[in-house]
Amino acid sequence: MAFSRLLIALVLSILSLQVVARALGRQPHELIKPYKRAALQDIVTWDQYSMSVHGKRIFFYSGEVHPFRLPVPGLYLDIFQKIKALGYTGVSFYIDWALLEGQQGTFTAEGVFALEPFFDAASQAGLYLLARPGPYINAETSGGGFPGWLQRTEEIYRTPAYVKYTDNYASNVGAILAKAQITNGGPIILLQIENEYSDALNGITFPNKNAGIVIPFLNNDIAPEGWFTPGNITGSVDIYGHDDYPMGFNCMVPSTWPVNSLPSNFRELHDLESPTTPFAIIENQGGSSDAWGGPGYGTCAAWFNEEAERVIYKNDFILGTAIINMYMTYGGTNWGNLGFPGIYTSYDYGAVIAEDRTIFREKYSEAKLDANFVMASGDVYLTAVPTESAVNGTMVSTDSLAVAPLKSGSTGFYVVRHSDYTSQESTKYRLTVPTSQGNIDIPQLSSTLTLNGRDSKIHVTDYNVGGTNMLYSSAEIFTWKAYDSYKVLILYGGPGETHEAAFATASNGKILEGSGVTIKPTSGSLQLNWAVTSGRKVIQIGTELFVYLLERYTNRDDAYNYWVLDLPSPSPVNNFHDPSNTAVIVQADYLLHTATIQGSTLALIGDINATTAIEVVGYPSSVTGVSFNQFGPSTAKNSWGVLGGLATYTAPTISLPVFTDLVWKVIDSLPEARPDYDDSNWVNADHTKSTNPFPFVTPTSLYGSDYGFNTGNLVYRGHFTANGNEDNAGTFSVSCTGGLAFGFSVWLDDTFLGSWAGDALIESNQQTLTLPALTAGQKVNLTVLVDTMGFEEAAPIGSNAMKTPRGIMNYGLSGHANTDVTWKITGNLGGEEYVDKTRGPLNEGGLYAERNGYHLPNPPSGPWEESKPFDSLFGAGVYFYTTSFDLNIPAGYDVPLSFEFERTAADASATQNYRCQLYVHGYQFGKFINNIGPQYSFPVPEGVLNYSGVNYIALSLWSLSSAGSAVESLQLISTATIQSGFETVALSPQPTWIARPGAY
Ligand code: IPT
Repeated sequence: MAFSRLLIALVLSILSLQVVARALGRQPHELIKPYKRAALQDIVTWDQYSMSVHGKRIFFYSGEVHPFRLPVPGLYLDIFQKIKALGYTGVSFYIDWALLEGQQGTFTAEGVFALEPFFDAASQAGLYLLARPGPYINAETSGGGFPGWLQRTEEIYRTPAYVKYTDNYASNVGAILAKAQITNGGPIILLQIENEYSDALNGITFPNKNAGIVIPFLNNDIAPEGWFTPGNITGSVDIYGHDDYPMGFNCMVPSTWPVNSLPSNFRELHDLESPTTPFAIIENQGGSSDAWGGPGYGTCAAWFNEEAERVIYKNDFILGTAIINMYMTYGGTNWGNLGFPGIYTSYDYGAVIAEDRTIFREKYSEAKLDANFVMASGDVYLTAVPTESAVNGTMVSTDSLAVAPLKSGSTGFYVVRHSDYTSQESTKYRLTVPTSQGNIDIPQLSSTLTLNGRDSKIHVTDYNVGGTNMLYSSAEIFTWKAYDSYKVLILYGGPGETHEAAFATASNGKILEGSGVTIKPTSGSLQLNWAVTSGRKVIQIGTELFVYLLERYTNRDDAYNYWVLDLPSPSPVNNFHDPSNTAVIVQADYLLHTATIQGSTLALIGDINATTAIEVVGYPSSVTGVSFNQFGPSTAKNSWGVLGGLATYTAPTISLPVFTDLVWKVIDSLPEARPDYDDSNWVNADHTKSTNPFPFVTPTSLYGSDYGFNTGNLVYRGHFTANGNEDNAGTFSVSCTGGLAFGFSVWLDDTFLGSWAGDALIESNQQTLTLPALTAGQKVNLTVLVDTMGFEEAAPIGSNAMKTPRGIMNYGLSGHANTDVTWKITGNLGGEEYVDKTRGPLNEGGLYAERNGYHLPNPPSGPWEESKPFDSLFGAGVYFYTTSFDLNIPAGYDVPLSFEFERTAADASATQNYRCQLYVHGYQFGKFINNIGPQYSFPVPEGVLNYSGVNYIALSLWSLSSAGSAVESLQLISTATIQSGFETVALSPQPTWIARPGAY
């Protein structure tokens, strides 16, 4: 099946390439042959096992982060340090073309859209980067990253004929990326071409090596289908990779995991498809996106939780994976209309780092345990190969469990999980595995091991702990490090489990802390057997090995509170992971950002949310003291040399504004529905032709993008002269398309005719609305306000979905031919020649207040009326509110803030349907739909908010019901109060309002 599909694709692609080559008189964009590219540089190399950087094998263990979903470059470092602290070595990022070439031919990547600050922060944190510039990215972005003007092109997307439209973007972004490659001293070591290009219509084309990209090219096949593998004559990449989302995207019921979803044949496919490249999972599930009306990200995080990580990530390791990227690791925000209609403002994704940048989710800590294990296992893991796939009942005493072995030299890794990975059973088992001392039946000193529910464990044999052979361990390895005169090994287990480890040593062991460990010297080894309890146990074996036996997670003594921090390496590696360099092991609490040695002090920078004892359990002998932020240095040591100190938490006084107490100013943002409104400056919607493949049926096209309006609210004005034939109870019927959860409202002069208030599952709707009495000869103005929710994505290859138009699709007016109505249209002021270059092409839509820039700081609201969004609106309409307040958050604290609407009885009964857009310093950071939800809380990052000074906010309130509406409640709340050693966060640019020439 896969083979025949490949064959067909091969034939198709050869045909299509020849056709294009002939048409252009040259090869289409150059197809890359790995054997040609391999010579381009020698810093990043690879073989069948792994990549190497500067000649050392490295696991590219990456978290996906989208710079465009956090428009505060001053916070990139915070996110990166939280990822580095997980033990990851890299970050993968998409670039959203739609935001950088909003106007065709004009590429701009400045201010919050500049990529260099992202690269600089990655270098500072020490994370290598995988660049994924598309041009097609998907990523739940409007158009999947395609700019709106691409709707007006005839060519089929992602096929050879369309490629010319990408040239400007490709050459500009290619040049930016080329400069930041590792070969030029930057952090970028890999580049993915296109996204899920799982077809051969085009050959993979972007960006070609003319842009100066010399690092390895990757692809991201939608599944292990074998597209563009090295040596494939349809064109190939250097390192073949694919997606893996075993849990799918339905997080409605947290406990419901899809059955039989764990991949079982990935390694076999890899060995067939791409045996010369490392096993690479370019997107490995880290959570899920959530749609309008969905369960919310708290539920998605509870569904793809720490248990899912344990089972799925360990199943990845057993494939011999050496390149992996967790999608998402920090999701961020779909601010400023950048999302596609299938999602709302938050892109939290239920990821390990929440949208407000906090790391309270248990899955963050679990991800740290998982990553550290493979990092600690170094080349031994990276050169290990699976010897067979998971087989139920082999090597274990029960068919309920499956064990998959991975071998590297004498070392064995045995991944145990329930045969049915969704099983919630608690299963007792014994494991029988080969070791250098023969087959051993584990445990020896007690009866059974236990696998509790949705869990998976990696048991090891003949595992080298810095020169001591650990013969086996049923407890899992968090990390180990060797220092000048001693070694530290940290093992952990789940609550209530019994574990056993044995070391091939003649030395004896003694308990330094804790109790309940049986230590038994036998011929050739020393066995430890213990029941996992809260509170650690520390065993010294011989003079130099210190073994910490921890519980995974119950209290602050457990594995979740241990951190392994790289110490800086000599140039050129610097802060990037150097597998041969040492690292410190520290027990702290909430987060450690960095560790450096200054003189003889280990200087830790970290975050705490409670007074915390800091213990440095592994450090080089040059260190005699430890400091934490402003505390210390402390030189206190315990009996076996652990360095300790106390980090004291002092609760700050945080005062936040009470919105109901502030003075708010208001302006009518729908003057169009007033009789005297003059729309003479508007664009005439008079195109009689459109290249859009969805043919329009109205006399002229009313598609927003045919007039350059690609984002947010669209407003139409329809003019006709009453002829007396409209009848009593005649109608105006109108159908609109805006994408899922969109809505629209219609007025005839100042009479409200009706609305479609939206539905999470409906993207187009028709309303037939009753006309008021009209007098023949009367000049009539219709106003139609349509909320658009972004463009559809453009997957799979060749799909026209992204061209699905937005706006009015059709209409009918009693007593009239459609040609009797002439139309005008507006969206954001200037359309693709958008005004606000700071906040980009998608941030503002077509509301009157937006066109005039009143959402920006310091609007000319002096003469406006005073009124609060909490006061009831009478009838349908759009009102625009602004206010300002001071924030004075004390320095040294990280206090994420969130704007919270309230879910009220009125929302539930949906008699008062309204839509709000929340602007903070002009950045649109929330689109709230009270009758759809599910997002009620809108985090806004420091940097968009000014934490020590004045803040301007604005709120549009569109009431879709004749009953009118008011915002029931809006509060600014803090979602954490972290005492932080992190540097001051620089403000993102916040240019203030100036009168806009030509604004209407
Ligand atoms: C994968 C896309 O590559 C990525 O851009 C994003 O959209 C992700 O899905 C879902 O969040 S496609 C994969 C589900 C086949």
